[in-house]
Amino acid sequence: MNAPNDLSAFWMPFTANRQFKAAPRMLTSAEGMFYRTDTDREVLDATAGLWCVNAGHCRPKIVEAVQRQVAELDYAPAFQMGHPKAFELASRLAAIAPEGLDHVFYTNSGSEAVETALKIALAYHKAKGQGGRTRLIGRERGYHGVNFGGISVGGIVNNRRVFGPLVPGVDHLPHTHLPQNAWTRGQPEHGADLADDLERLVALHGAETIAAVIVEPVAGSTGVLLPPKGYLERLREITRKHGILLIFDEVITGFGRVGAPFAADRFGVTPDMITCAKGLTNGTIPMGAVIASSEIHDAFMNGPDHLIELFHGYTYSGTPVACAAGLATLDTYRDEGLFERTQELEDRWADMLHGLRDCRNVIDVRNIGLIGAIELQPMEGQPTKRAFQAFLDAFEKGLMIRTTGDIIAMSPPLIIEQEHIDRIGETLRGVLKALD
Ligand code: PXG
Repeated sequence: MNAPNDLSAFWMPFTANRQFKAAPRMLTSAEGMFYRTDTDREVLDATAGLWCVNAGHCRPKIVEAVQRQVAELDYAPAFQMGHPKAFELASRLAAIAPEGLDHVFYTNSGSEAVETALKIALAYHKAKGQGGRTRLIGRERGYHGVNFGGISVGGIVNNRRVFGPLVPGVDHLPHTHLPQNAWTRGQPEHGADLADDLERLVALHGAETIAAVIVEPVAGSTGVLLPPKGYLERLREITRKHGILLIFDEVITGFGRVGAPFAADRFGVTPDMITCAKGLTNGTIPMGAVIASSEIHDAFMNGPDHLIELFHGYTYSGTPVACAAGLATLDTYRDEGLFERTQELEDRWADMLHGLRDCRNVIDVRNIGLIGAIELQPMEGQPTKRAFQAFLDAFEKGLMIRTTGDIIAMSPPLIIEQEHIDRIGETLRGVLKALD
């Protein structure tokens, strides 16, 4: 039995539970760029929560929209019924999505968006009479959430290896992280040819067996890996040539993170489907979505019209409160010009990050949009320990960062000001100096 109010009952996700419970880090409120802790300390949020609070914390318009909605229509069945805001938000999303991506399927998370996109890809080929296309291709070091489809196409070893045989018929492209690209600002020069590995997989398996390729345009979770110049274009060319669908997992890169609505816009490459979540509701209410092309959507719209076209969906697909949060979030991004703001800040953000290259143990710095990574030399025989120490020390010094392996990853709210950028730089310099 647990004592009431002790910390043991909550089995925390992706957390060193014993370490946390011995020395808890409790957040109790937030506003704008800052969290407050239970000891009334202010912590500068350099990660937008978990890459999701793009407009900053507790923005009044979003808070009010959620409060109003929950009092007006708390829940509406998602199957065979509708409510106006679900349609309005879908139209707004289609309007900011790349040309041709016009149809929105709602989920509650990025993980569910990934499962949904993979299932749509398989069902699409079946609907087109190409049911032999069942193979899915992901990429090494890819993160596509934690459900079975996502970890199967994903390439983060710790997320896969204790979970059994996973989904069959999956293969992986090589990741795009090359040592000769170290210290690059923005997209690296070398590595476009890594996309040609897809031709090898096509030759190996046969194009007629491959349904889809899924990649993050910028790999986030694994520690910020940028697409080499020309790489995504090449992937698009090869997938199109072989009738393979291309899915961009934009759970992190969507909603202004790279200075455009989606990374697809930033890189000028349009996939067949985009998965998104996080910034869709500014992190307030769980929500994800798949934005699919008309070509895909329309392939399902046949047969007798009283029949369900796609046997998929969630109790909470497009709940009123999530849609209200999404609409108010999109209003906030638009009214405050936050995607453009990210473009304007990108260089100054990069200057701060690359200014830390001379610090001890730093072996690479990478950036794009308002994303940054500082890679540390791992401690001999104790990988991840040095970065974890940096995380703990930064928190003590009033700065929230994320670490993955020995990489510090940052993704501040898009409302960040120069003074915050300076403060992040100064605090990190102190943290890196004090590291073993
Ligand atoms: N795809 C991508 C590209 C993601 O980054 C997911 C899918 C899954 O989303 P959900 O909503 O199911 O968590 C993600 C999530 C980190 C971090 O610190 C990254 C994520 C989640 C939590 C922490 O890198 N990415």
